[in-house]
Amino acid sequence: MTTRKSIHALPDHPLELEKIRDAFRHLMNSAGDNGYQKLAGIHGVPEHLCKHVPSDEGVFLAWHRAYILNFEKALQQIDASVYLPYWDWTELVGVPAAIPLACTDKTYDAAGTPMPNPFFAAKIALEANRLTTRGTYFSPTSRYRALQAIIQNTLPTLTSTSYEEFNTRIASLHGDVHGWVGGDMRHTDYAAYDPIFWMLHAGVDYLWAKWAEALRTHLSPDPPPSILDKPLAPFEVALDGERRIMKVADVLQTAALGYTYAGIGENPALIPILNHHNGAFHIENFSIGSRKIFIKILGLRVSAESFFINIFINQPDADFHTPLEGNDYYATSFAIFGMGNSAHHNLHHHALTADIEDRWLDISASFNKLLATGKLQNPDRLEIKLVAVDGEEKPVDISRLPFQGVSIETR
Ligand SMILES: [Cu+2]
Repeated sequence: MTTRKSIHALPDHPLELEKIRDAFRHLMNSAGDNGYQKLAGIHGVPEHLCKHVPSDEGVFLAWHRAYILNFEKALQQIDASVYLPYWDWTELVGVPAAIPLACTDKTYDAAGTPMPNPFFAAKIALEANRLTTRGTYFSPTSRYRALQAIIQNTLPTLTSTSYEEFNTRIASLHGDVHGWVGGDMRHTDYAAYDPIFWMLHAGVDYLWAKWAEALRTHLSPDPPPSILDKPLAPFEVALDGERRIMKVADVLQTAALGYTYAGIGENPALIPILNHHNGAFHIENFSIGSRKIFIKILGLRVSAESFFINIFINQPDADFHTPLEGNDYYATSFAIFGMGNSAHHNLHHHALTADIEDRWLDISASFNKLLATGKLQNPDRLEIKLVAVDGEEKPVDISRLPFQGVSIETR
């Protein structure tokens, strides 16, 4: 089983990083069907086989999963120990690293010899071996700010409640990242020649896997039957000794394809709470270790109305009447401070993204107290219940609250 790690984690694992760069460099020097030029050429020029929204028939995610898996297998033919790192662009790491650092170094140390960094640029053989380029439109701080805006648009996407919705929304947002990187990444024809393409698409694939795992506890993340048989040409599978073109149904489980992601499966992170109008959700197999636990309120919008929300841990029947005093299952509270009529004014005078924010609520102390006093019969099942009242202190349905989702984060 291959475990793909974050590109942001690789500078902490210099030997692993060097091996992956070596494998990329060899792939770039390989000709034939498993060479970099052939693999990159599947997407845009010259083969033009990629599937993108809006005309992708719902297979953007599935097609690109098959595509990068095929690429990773070519890397593993060079060195079986390597994997394709993923770039989750929502994991923002400082100004210079807005583009992952491992992709911006011009050279790297290959067994003591400085070599061109194969994550920085690649040749395009069809264009007289010119090197791929990236955009120069942004200053580093503007680049950082623009990525923050894209992140704010991406997080609410993770609360999509169907495959088709997630496929369409994440496709547009990953397109924003293509445009943000700039240069050849801005054009479908040449994007796949830039080595960062593979990590960006591994990031899309990672977000798909993470989203699907979180949704699965409530709803099916699988595509509808009408999509399952759609072909993912030119990629093939061998089944019962017979080779055939892969289809969507073949790529729904990463484990069945032989890979997984570091982090996924530990604590499913995102809960599409708006479908759960009673405000309760739970996480099975929850583990905390020594880390802190946060409830993250995603995509909070400017609101005319005010609300007050109480949060309970492992008290799923908590409601409007549940006392807070003397109740160890009560964790924390937060308010949405309504803007009244000035909400309208505010919406007009700020950029849209400035009107959306995330709130972090630390519930570690309450959780640890419950744990220490033996009040959690089943500590690996974390149940969260949100109970909300409006400005008149009347109970309100969670679906009326002006945010897009709730996640659990451990740090
Ligand atoms: Cu793409």
